[in-house]
Parts: sequence; structure tokens; C-alpha cells
Amino acid sequence: MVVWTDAERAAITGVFKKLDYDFVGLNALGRCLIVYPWTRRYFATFGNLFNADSIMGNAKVAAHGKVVLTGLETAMKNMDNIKNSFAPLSALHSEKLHVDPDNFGLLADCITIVVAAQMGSAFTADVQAAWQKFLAVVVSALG
Ligand code: HEG
Repeated sequence: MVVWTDAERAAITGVFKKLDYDFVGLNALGRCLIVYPWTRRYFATFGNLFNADSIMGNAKVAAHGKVVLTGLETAMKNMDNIKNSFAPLSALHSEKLHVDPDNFGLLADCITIVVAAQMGSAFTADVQAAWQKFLAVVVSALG
């Protein structure tokens, strides 16, 4: 079981309080699709993902980015039980969507980059340490 200190819990809930779901959702998922182009194959129903402009202007990418962050919010609200609370989502991604689990870490890194850019100096090294630990647990639970 993962142990969280009070400071880590405060850091993670603090990030969520500042999180703009629309902005971070679109920019993180969009960045993932641009930087790691093979991830586009999982979103065949999303229409035009041909280049950076079409990805960043794609309403389905924006909507799904928000869905991903809402999934993260579920993890934040179940911090002591992330693995169990993500079991159905893990099964969906592997059995139905056939997502290679390596990709979870890539999207997590894109989320961290966009959160860091948005928070600026408030994203201290301590906040980053807690945030990346949180995402590592999420990635492990999804895989
Ligand atoms: Mg996934 C659906 C969360 C990474 C591809 N993803 C979903 C859903 C959630 C979610 C909450 C909706 C599930 C439902 O409808 O019941 N995804 C989620 C998280 C993360 C992640 C929290 C990692 C941080 N997803 C991820 C990655 C890929 C992917 C890396 C592919 C590269 N997800 C994917 C696809 C769908 C979902 C193709 C279905 C989208 C749709 O058809 O609307």
C-alpha cells in the first residue's frame, strides 16, 4: 500500500484546486498526441489528428482531455485505494481499448509539464515530488 504524508496530500489537493480542467486537459492530451504520434491510433474515432493545429483545434481531444483529468480527480478522492478504484478503468484500457501501458507514463509526463507551466513558481520541487508520486501510482494502477 502506498503511504502518503500530510504534506504530500496537501500538495496534491493544492494542485487540483488550481487545475483548469479545460486548459490542462486539452494541452496535456494534445501534447501527448503531438509528441508521441503513435498514440493517435487509439483515437481513430476523433477525426482529424493530422498535425498540431488539427489536434489542438479538435473538440473531441478537448473533451477527452477533461475526461482524463476527471479520472485523476477520482484517484485524488480515493488516494488510499487508487488501485481498486481504477480497476474498471484499467480493464477498459487493456481489454477493450488495447492501450499499450507504456503510454500512460507518457501522458502523465505531459500532464506534469502543462501543470508546471500553468502553476509557475508555485510548482515547487516538493509539489513536483508529491505530484509525480501521485501520477506514478495512477499509472501503475491503470497498467
Ligand atoms: Mg484513457 C477513455 C482516463 C490514459 C486512451 N480514459 C478514458 C476514460 C477515462 C480515461 C476516465 C473514459 C472511460 C469511460 O468512458 O468509462 N486515460 C485516463 C487516465 C489516463 C489515461 C486517467 C492516464 C493518466 N487513455 C490514456 C492513454 C491512452 C488512452 C495514454 C492512449 C494513448 N482512454 C483512451 C481511449 C478512450 C479512453 C481511446 C476511449 C475514448 C472514447 O472513445 O471516447
